[in-house]
Amino acid sequence: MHLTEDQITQYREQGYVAGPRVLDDATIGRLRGRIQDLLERRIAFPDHLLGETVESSKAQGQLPSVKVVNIFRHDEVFAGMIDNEAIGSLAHDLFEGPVRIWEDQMIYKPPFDAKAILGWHRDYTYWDHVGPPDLGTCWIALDDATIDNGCMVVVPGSHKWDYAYRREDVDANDPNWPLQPQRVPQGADLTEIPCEVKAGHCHFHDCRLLHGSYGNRTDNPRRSYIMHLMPGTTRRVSDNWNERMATVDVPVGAIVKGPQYPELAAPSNV
Ligand SMILES: O=C(O)CCC(=O)C(=O)O
Repeated sequence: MHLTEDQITQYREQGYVAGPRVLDDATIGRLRGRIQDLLERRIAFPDHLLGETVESSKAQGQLPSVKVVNIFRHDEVFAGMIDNEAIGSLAHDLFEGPVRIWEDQMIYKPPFDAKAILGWHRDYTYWDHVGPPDLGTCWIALDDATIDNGCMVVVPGSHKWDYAYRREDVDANDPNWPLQPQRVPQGADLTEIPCEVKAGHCHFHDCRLLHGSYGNRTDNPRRSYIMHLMPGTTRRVSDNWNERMATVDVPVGAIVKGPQYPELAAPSNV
């Protein structure tokens, strides 16, 4: 399975692209079941990786809105995603091989939770201890992601802006902070585009692209599984600043590889 030339051009020019279906119904069902087990604490998972929980949903008697990081390093079901041949092949269309996984995430937005907003951000601001900044993400919908349930929104072309901010300066209470006029280049086009993705399909975005997502106004959860990917040329460029995204067993200056960073499946010829 491959991306077309047009899809690859769209990724390079706009910083994101919608991809094909990569999960069948059985796999979607298995991952949804595992998420339920994880959130209801039926399986052991290190607490510090259950990050950015929005407690408001819990107060309403629901499962909390949760972003879980590094699931594949702790759970055999999610670890199986590394061997997904379709994802491996598509990733090698966009990134120099061997493509490795840097980190993964599961995001669960509970039903009827308008507060489950993920503020505007660019991923590389949080990953700048590795580089160069040409990592990217394969975002996989486990439910149909729609405008109503808080699909991802992007600012096309923002990955090419001459633009940077320090994570220490971000006001976490203001989801629009990175888009404020004094921060973005003069005349920048801030038009936002929703990225609706059908369950089982994938979507790629560049690590410098501005993106985020709004709350879930529907009566179903919005679940996604997200693989942050490194080209084979990514190196550790400075010290770790965050335990959850620490580079493990990789000296500064070296390619980020090793058992913690498995290679995705090699490209297929079909
Ligand atoms: O799933 C979302 O709501 C946002 C995901 C995101 O920020 C990412 O994949 O980098």
